[in-house]
Amino acid sequence: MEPSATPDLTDSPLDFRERLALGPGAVLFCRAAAALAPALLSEIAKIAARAPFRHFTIPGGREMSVAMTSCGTWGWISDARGYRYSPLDPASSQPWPPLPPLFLHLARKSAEAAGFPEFLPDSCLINRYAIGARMGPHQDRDEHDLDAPIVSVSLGLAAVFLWGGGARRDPLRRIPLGHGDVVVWGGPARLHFHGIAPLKAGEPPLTGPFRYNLTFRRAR
Ligand code: MD6
Ligand code: FE
Repeated sequence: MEPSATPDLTDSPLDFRERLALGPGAVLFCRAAAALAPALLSEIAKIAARAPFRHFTIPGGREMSVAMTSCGTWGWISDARGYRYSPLDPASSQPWPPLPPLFLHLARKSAEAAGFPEFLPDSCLINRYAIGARMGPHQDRDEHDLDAPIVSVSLGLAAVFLWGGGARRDPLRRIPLGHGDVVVWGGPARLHFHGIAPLKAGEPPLTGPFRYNLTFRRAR
């Protein structure tokens, strides 16, 4: 008898056929990660058992409505001193949990499908949104290597992605993001402003009233 083992999902095919170009350097792959969602959520639960979700304070003193944790060599953190990447979880003074092989697989294949081969993330920020949580428009500019793209995976509750341009005053398009959607952006879009509108209520089966977002980056 074969021993029963956890199936190796790092060979699993991902479906990148349905795509929506958001502009040069930015593409949305609809539901590309949906088949992997149960496995991704179980990895998130294991990571959160070691590095729990927490609400960071931002410079100025307010607390973020989104709860966050990280895995990989570098984790994104914020406190009264500012935003930065840290090799240690400030809550435990321990390194962040490693990037699961399944996460690496998903990030690399997604970047490749968007035209960014050889993406090797060293950081995955995990965002958890409860109903009403939001993320104001911002640029992702704390990474050293702005040539590497960012891969963003949505799980659970639907959200509206606010997608702007290179300047804060540029208009924001509203792009619906659903369970399993993957957004990749880089190149000319790498520093575009973006955010998440306040989450509307819902109770999808796998996540309950939450949205999880994985954003893979090359921090260093
Ligand atoms: C979110 N995402 O989807 C927030 N940043 O919950 C981001 O801030 C983000 O999705 C850079 C690249 C992709 C993203
Ligand atoms: Fe961002």
